[in-house]
Amino acid sequence: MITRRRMLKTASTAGLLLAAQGLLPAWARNVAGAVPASGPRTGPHEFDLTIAETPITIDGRTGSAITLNGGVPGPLMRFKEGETVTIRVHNRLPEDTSIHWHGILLPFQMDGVPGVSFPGIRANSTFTYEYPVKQYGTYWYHSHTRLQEQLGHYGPMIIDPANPDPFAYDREHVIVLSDWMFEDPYRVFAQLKKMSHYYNFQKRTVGDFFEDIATAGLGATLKDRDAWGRMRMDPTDIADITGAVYTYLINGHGPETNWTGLFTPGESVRLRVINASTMSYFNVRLPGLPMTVVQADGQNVEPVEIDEFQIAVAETYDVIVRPESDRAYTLFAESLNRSGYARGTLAPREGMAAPIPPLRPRPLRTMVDMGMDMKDMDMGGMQMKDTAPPGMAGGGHAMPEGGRMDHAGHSSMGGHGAEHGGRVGSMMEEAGPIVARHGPDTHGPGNTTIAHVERNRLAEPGTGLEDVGHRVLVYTDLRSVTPFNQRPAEREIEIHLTGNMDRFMWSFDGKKFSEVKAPIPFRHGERLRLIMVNDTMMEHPIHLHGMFMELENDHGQYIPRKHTVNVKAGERMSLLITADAPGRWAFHCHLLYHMEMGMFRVVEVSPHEGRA
Ligand SMILES: [Cu+2]
Repeated sequence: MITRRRMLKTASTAGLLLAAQGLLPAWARNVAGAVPASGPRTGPHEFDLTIAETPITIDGRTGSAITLNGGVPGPLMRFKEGETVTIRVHNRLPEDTSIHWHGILLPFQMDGVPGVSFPGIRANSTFTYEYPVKQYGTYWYHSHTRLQEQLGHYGPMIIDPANPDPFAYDREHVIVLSDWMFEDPYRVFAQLKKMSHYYNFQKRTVGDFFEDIATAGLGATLKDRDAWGRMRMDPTDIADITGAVYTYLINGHGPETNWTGLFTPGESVRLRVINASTMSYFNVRLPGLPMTVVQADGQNVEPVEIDEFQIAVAETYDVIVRPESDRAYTLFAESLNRSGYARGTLAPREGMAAPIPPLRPRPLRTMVDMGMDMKDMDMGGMQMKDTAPPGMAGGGHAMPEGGRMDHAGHSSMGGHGAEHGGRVGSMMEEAGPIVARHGPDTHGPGNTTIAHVERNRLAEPGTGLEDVGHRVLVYTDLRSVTPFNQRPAEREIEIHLTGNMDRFMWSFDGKKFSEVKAPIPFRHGERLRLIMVNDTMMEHPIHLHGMFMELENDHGQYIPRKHTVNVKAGERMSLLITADAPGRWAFHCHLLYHMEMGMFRVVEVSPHEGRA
C-alpha cells in the first residue's frame, strides 16, 4: 500500500514537478482551445497507459498522486465506434492496480474489477485490455482498486459515433469534475469508520431521533423543537466529506487556477461533463447561458433546455451552449452540500473571467427525504403549517446557517412555523407521489433509518434545487432519441439501499458485501425489472457494470438508458435490464467510501464461459 508519507517524499524533487506539469494532457491544460481529435494512440488502434506515483500541483500546492501518463486526470482516451482497441496498461506502482471502463459494454474479463472480472494488475507488470467498441458517447475510466481513484486515478473517454450525432456543434470541451484531497484518503476512511464514538460523544444522532420516534411516537417527536434540532444532525454531516477536506477540480485545476475553455462568439460549444468525483455531487450552471442537454451517460437524448443540472458521482451529461457575446462565462460546479465549488471559465480569449456566484445556503434534509408521509404525522392541512418545525424550512429550501441557528435558539415553534408554513406546504405538493409503503424492516442493525413511505421522485430536481427559480434538469426530462427493447420484464428483483449512518455502515439489504455468500443471479437473455428502494436519508449513485439500466420514467419505448442512476432519499425507482452480457459484473454505490464499506454486490449472468 502506498502511504501518503512515502509519496510526499518522492514529491519533493523539483525536476519531477516540472515534468509532471508538462505531461498534463493537452485537453486539460489551463487554456484549452478545443478537444483534440484523437487520444494518445501509439498504433492504429493501440494505446499505452502508464500508472505511476507522480507529484502534482493544484492551485500552487503540491501533493502526490497516482497518475496516468503523468497527469491527473489521465489522458483522453478517444475511440471510434466499431474499432477494436488494444490498451496496454503498465503498472509502475508498488501495489496492484486496475482500470475499469465506466459504462462500456465489453467482455467481462476486460471490465477491470479485481476479484470479480480479473485478478488485477500486479506491481511492475503490464495488462493488455482488448475489446470491440460497440457504442458511442462520453464516458470515463478509473481504478477499481481500493481508494486509488481518490488519489487521481481517473480520466475521460470519448467514443466517436459511427453515424453522425443528431445535433450539431462547432467545438467541444471535456469537463472532468473531481474532488481532490491532500490528506491520506486511507486515514480519512479509517476516521470515518471510527465516527460512531466520535459523534456519540459530540451530539445526539440521527439514530437517537429514530429511537425517540419509537418510544414517543412520530407526532410527539416532531412537535418537540429539540428533536428538530437533532434532525439538523442530518446524515450529510456524517456521510459526506466536504470542502473542508476537498479541493474541487475542473480538468485537474482548482478554482484559483481558473481552467479556461475558449470559444468564438456565435459558436455552438459542446461540453462533455463527467463527474469523476469519489464522493461529491455537483450542481452545474453557467450564469447567463442556457444549456441544452443532448446526452446522458453517453446516450443521445431528446434535447432539453435547462439552466442548471445536478450531476451524481459517475454520471455524464453532454450539453450544448451558444455564447453570443464577446465576454467570459463562469462554469460553476457547486458541491451538493455547498461547502465548496469547482470553477472554470468559457471565454473568447485567454485571461478573462466572469463573476463567481456566491455559494448558496446549505440544503437541509426534508421529511420527504426521511420517507415520511405528512398524513402519518397527525397534523394535516392548516395545522401542519402552524407546527412546521424550524429544521424543515421548506424541504431543502435552505436558510443560511446563521438563520437556522437563530430560529432554533430563539423562536417559538408556532411563530416560526407560521412564517415558513406556506413553503412547507408547497414542498409537500412538489414531492413525488407515494408509490409504496415500507413493510416491517428485516434488514437488521445494518439499516437504521427506515423510510415509512417510498416515493417516485423522478420529477424532482435534487437536494437543494427545489426552488432555485430557474429550469433544472429532472430525470423525467430524459427521453431517448432511439427506441429500445419493449419486451416486458419476466422477473422482478427488489434491492434496498441501506445504512447505519451513525456508524458509517453502508450496504444493500442490510448486508455488506463481505457478509453475502453468492452473486445476484441473472439468467442470460432474461428481461428483468430492478426495483431499488432507498431506505437511507441521502442519495446514492448506483452503477451496474456491463449492461445498461433503462430508467422507467414513463417514456415508453423511449425510456433512457443509464449506467449510473441517482436514487434519492426515500425513493423507489424502477429499471429494466436485458441480461445480455454473460459473466460476473460489479453492482455498487459509486460513492467510493460507501462501496469500500460494502455497498457492493456481484451480479452473475449465466451461463457464461471464462474465469476471473
Ligand atoms: Cu452510497
